[in-house]
Amino acid sequence: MKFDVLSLFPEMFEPIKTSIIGRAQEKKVIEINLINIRDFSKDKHKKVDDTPYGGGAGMVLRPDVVYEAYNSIQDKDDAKVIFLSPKGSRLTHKKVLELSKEKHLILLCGHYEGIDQRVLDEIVDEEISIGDYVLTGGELPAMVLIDSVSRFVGGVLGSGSSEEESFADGLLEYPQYTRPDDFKGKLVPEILITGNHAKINKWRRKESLKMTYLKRPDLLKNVELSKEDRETLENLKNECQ
Ligand code: 4GY
Repeated sequence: MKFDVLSLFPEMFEPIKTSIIGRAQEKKVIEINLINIRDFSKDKHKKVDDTPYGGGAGMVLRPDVVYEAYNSIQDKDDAKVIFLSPKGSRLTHKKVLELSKEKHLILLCGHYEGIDQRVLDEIVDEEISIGDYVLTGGELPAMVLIDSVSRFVGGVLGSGSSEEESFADGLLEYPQYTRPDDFKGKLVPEILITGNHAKINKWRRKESLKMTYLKRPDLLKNVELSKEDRETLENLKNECQ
């Protein structure tokens, strides 16, 4: 999977050179290309923005400069162009999975008051938001998208990891424990030490259901529940009364 990122601040992308996403780039299972929009300014002072027509505060990115930066990308005909903005549709687990099937994503990051609407209409396929708050730029959202999507690209994680975690089955994850088995007098749940994997899996399913019921009951309406799951939830409801 190839990501081309159009940004005025490519130096903000240092964090995704480390850890799992860094290693995935070394292994060439993903490729992240940073393109500095400023390199495409034709102005002698490298100016990329101007005051908004109609007045108002702040500066707006010029459409011609953004377009030239986009145009510099090779083999973009099959790429999906995404603009990160609070006006977009929400980035969810479902959207992340869908995007992980793409071969080539182009991520456009705005800054200041925004980008001239005409170039957005010309090049953007999808507008995506990571949440209902306003940031100073699209760089952090682009990194959130790259990180979450890359987890579902083959070869990025160890086998099994991405499917087992939260939202794969719509439930929150069960709690995890490691050594020491006594931490400040708090013991690891005994069942996990027995080595009985059938019982451990049952316990984990129950803990996932409990966690979801207590913290995010809204998620339960989209989960496929077995007869046993429904009994577990009934018992939880009665215990909480
Ligand atoms: N929330 N989700 C978000 C954002 C900043 C001015 C357009 C968000 O995705 N992006 O807050 N972006 C703005 C800054 C230009 C993007």
